Formats: sequence, structure tokens, C-alpha cells
Amino acid sequence: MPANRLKRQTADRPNTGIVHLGLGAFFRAFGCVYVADAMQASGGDWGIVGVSLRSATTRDALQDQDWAYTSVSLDPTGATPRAIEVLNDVLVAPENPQAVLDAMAAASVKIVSLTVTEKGYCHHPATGRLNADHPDIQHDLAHDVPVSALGYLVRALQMRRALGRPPFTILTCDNLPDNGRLVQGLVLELAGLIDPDLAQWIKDFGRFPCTMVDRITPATTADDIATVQALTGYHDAAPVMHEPFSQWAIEDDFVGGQRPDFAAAGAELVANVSAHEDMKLRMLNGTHSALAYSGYLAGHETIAQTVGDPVFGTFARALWAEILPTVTPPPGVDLGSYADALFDRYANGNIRHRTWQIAMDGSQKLPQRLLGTLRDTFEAGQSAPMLCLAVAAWMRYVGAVDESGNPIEVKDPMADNLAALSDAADTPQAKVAALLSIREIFPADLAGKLQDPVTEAAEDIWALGVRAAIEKRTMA
Ligand code: CS2
Repeated sequence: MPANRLKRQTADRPNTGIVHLGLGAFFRAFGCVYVADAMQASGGDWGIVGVSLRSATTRDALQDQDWAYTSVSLDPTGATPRAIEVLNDVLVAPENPQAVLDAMAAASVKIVSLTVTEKGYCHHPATGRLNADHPDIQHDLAHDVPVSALGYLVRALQMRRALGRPPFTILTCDNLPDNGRLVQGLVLELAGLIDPDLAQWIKDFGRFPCTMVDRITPATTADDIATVQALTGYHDAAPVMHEPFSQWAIEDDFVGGQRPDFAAAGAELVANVSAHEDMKLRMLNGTHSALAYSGYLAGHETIAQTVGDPVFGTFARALWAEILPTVTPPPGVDLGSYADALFDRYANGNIRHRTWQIAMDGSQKLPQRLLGTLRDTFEAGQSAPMLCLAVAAWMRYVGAVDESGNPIEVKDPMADNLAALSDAADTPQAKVAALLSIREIFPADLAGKLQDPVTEAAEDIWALGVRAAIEKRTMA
């Protein structure tokens, strides 16, 4: 271990009030920072136990640092590091699932928060219903010791009920519409299959606030570790790099009203978060995905490089022009200014957010990022050539060969199925028809409306390349 290894400085260690499932870079750059700020402002026992549902990497990196790490805010001209000391432990679920359940059932724990990504909810993206055939759900129905995030939630709530303890609040921080309602429905569905009385108890006493989370946080790289060493003089094996911007809107609905003083940390506590959520999912995540597929195909490695290419910069603006009419702004927000601010955030050249990273899991992301917007646009009698081009770019991308003929490593739970459907079809038109037939992503009525405009875009992408296909539309 390097002599100058980062170590926790504060002896004071609040009790654990939060267990977080899915401790990736995003939550360490976001939720942990808010909780640290809330405790600094108002105190409280809100120490966090992080849980990795798969790999031991984060635990292995952080344990020699006594769970401290550096959060680095990157603006276009510089970097500001800050030590975060809010984690009390990191557990690796597959190594010791019972330890995770015990942590979640502890009397001091009031909140279980989650960032498990879209696919971690084991649901059908098009309907929001539980995918009871999912292998992890099948496993969790057959065994007391779970593997899925939903399984952990339900089994830990079962333990709490048996122990006479109140449920914890389930605080989802994933980019899904009505994320609290969604996880509530899924937890109740799974609990109902295990024990209907348990489901009723969760329904009566559980709380599932919806949230809108926002901070661009690329995956940490080896270069970032070297940057932090140069900045701070110490070695941190797992820093997190993020933009300065941060926004958290949370429905103020917690079991017994118990939560950190999030408002003191700058979060917005609201009665209903859906306007914030729609705006962010459609305007940020929707354009992020559109730029990720098209930018990747055109050879751009990061979002900053993509929007720095004038054709794609214009594409981003043209996408917002289509998206804006479908969004109801949250009180006091001007959507034009919001789009301008997004553009500046994307253009921040110190943030190396890879198009390949954002392109992951498109089958789980498209419905809430692009397809809801398209549905509303068609219902209003309008067309949306840019959004249709984005869907076509995703179709080109999941064929797993880029425009120079190189293979693409497509990360998606449906990757094999997507590639097989694409490969079996000879023409762009046939590929579009085959992919639109996936009902888990495209409901039949929407698929019908997408057929012609997406085919038109696909024909141009396959014939001219994505960049020229965009140019043809934005110059028209
Ligand atoms: C991105 C998001 O990876 C992705 O799909 O669109 O992680 C995005 O950076 C965050 O939602 C920003 O808050």
C-alpha cells in the first residue's frame, strides 16, 4: 500500500441510518455528498453502509482508506477535491448476503436508497410491471436469501416486520419516470408472490418517495486516480469525478418523517416530483442517449467532443426544439434556459463522459428517454424527425459494428437478441421492422407510428453515415 494513502480524518462516526444498494460512482458523487452536507449542517445519525450487489472492487479500494474517498468537482478550467467521510462500511452482497439483510433490518436504519440502474429493477421497461420470469426474480421467489435488489428489499422488510420494527423508506435514485411509484409497485408485486400479508403491511406502512437526481459523473479511470494524486498529494484508489452542477428533487414522504436535513444540503423537497423528473429524463437523458449513439458511430469518444462537433451541437439544439413542447416546466423553470445550461454542461471538456458508457442498456433507457416524448409528439399531431433519427441511430448501434466496420461492444441485457434481429434482416427497412417488433420496448401502437419516419432515418444513416444523415435534416 502506498505510504501516502488517503485515510479517514474524522474520528466522529455517526450511526448508520442509511443502507445504499448499488454503490457506484454516481451515488458517491451525489447522495453521499448531500448526506455529508446535511449532517454537517444539522447533525443526525445518517452514516451510510454501501452495498455492492456484484463486484468487490469498490469495497477493496475503500477499505484501506477507512471508507473515505475524494469527490472531485471538475469545471471547464479546474478541479476542486473534497474528502467525503460518510460511509461506515461497504458490503459485497454475493460474499455475504445475510450481512446485507442484517444491515437493512437494523433498528437504526431508516432509509434504504438505491442506484441499481434501469435493468436492476427486473421489470418490463414498456409497462413498468415485474418481469417474474427474470432469472433473479425466479431465484428470489425460490430462496430466502436473495440476489436481486427487489429481493433484498422484500426480504429485509420481512425481517423488520418479524422483529416488530417499522419499514424503512425506499429512496430510489435511478433515472426512471415515477421512480418511487415504480419501485413501490414492483416491491408489492414481489412481496405479494412471497407473502400477501407482508405485501399488505408494506402497502400500509412503507414509503417510496419519487426523486429526480442529476449530476454528470463518468466512470472513474486510472488517469483520474493519477489526477487526484497530483492535486492532493495522496493516493486514493477510488475517487469520483463529477461536474459542479447538482440537483436533487425529493418528494417529502418518509416513514415517520425521518430523513437527513436534505434541504440544508441544497436538495428541493417537493410534494410532487413528476415535473422535475419529466424535464430531466426527456431533456437531459433523452439528448444524452441520442448524442451517445450518434456520436459513438461518428467516432466521438466523449459527449464534450460530440457537442464540440458543430453538426452534433446543432443536432442537440434541434432535439430540444422537438422535446420542449412535450415538457411541462416545474414552477419557476424556463425550459429554454434549462436547455442552454445543459449544452454548457455537455461542453465541459474536463468531464470525460464516454459515449460508450451512456450508450449502455439502451433497451432499458429508450422508453422513458425518447419514446414517451415521441408518443406525446405524435398525439399532438406533430412529427419529430430528430428523435426518430436518434431511435434509428440506436438501431444502427445495436447491430454491433461501427461505421468504420469495427465491432462495438454493446452492453445491454438484450444485446444478443438485438444483434440477432438486426443480423437476420438484410435492409435497413427490415432491420427497423424487426427491432420495432420487440414489445418489451415498443408497444404495438407506437411501433406502428414509428415505422415510416424511423425507416426513413435508418436508410439515410446506413447509406450516408450518421453525421451526414443529421446534416441533411438540420440543414433542410
Ligand atoms: C447518462 C446519465 O449514463 C447515462 O445514461 O445519461 O447517467 C446522466 O449522466 C445522469 O443522469 C446525469 O444526472
